[in-house]
Amino acid sequence: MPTTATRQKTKTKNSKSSTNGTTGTAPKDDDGVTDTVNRKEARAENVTRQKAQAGSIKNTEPALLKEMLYQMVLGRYFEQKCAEVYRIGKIGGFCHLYIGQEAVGVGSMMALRDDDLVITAYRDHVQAMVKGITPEAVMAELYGRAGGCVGGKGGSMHMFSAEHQFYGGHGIVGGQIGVGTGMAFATKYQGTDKVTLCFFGEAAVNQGMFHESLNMAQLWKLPVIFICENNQYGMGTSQKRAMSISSVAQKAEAYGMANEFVDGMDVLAVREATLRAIERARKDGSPTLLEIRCYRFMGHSMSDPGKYRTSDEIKKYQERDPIVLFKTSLTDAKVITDKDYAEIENRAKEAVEKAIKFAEESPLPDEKELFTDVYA
Ligand SMILES: Cc1ncc(C[n+]2csc(CCOP(=O)(O)OP(=O)(O)O)c2C)c(N)n1
Ligand SMILES: [Mg+2]
Repeated sequence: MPTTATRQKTKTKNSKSSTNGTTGTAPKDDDGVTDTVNRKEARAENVTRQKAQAGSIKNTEPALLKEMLYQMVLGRYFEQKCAEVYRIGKIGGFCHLYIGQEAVGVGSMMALRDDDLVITAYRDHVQAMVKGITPEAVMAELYGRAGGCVGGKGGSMHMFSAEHQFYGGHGIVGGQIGVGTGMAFATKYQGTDKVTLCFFGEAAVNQGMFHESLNMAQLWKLPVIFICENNQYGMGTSQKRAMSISSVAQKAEAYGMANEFVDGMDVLAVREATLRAIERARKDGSPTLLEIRCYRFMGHSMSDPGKYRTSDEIKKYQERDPIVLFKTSLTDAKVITDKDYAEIENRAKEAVEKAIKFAEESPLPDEKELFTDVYA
């Protein structure tokens, strides 16, 4: 099991660090933690993950490794573009970005078969694309256009495609945990060996739905993998201020469920933990809870002023950027060259430009669509 990421300590005042962030003495804050220590901790964790990645890379197909890196880079560029066009009013409504968390969606979902099922919350653009919905259909959905994956009527939070076994995109915190458990029940009832990945944030763990679902999934041996993307904040509230015990993974013990803690900056650690969970699920339907510790580099949503965390804290996690980490490991292992990486970046940028063009040219939904797909 991958090593535990250190819980971050934040500094609220007297923020001063040396120019290169590695030497000099920064003033201590109330916790006795300095910015320099934080950055050093981050780098030490990177060294550990790079060693682990070097081992995993040897056992993984180079083509798959390159595709994983491409999907992460595509997700990053896609969302940077979302932020850009949101700011000029091309996208309306809520918009929650996934920047910083790419290793979680890519590492776990690229361990799946095409016919496996996925459900998630509202931070859903990257997962939708990894599951096979085109960047064009996701961007057009963000634009509220007819070419979107749900005809422009769902928007950012409600990506969906039954064809791709991608069941949303849900705005009610924790609501999708019950639906995902039901999806796993259905696939078992139908006699298949499909598994369901059910994503949610750590703030959803305090909801009753989480506990009812875990109990039922374990009792009925449902092939569901609960993935808690622990980015350490629920809107502006730190997990430390909202949860009586810090380990989410440990909560599975209350239901006798297999569980693992995973460093969410390491895409290969995420993939390997998911593969172990898939094996359990396909064998006899056993569920698993994975707590994948990560960090969102952006605000909760596009309208978040972000006053609740320090820039030092953000910098510490940016030091552990999952894309940089993976790219460095693949370069060191000679799986890719700098030229290959430039090609990956270009391919991703082109895909995003194509998606924007498609969204801009796609018409608004027809008026007659107003009452279709409405259940009341
Ligand atoms: C039942 C419910 N309560 C409150 C909200 C308001 N709300 C929207 S997002 C959010 C925070 C959720 O945080 P987390 O589950 O950690 O996911 P993250 O945004 O970090 O990905 C809250 C409280 C909601 N949408 N649904
Ligand atoms: Mg969260």
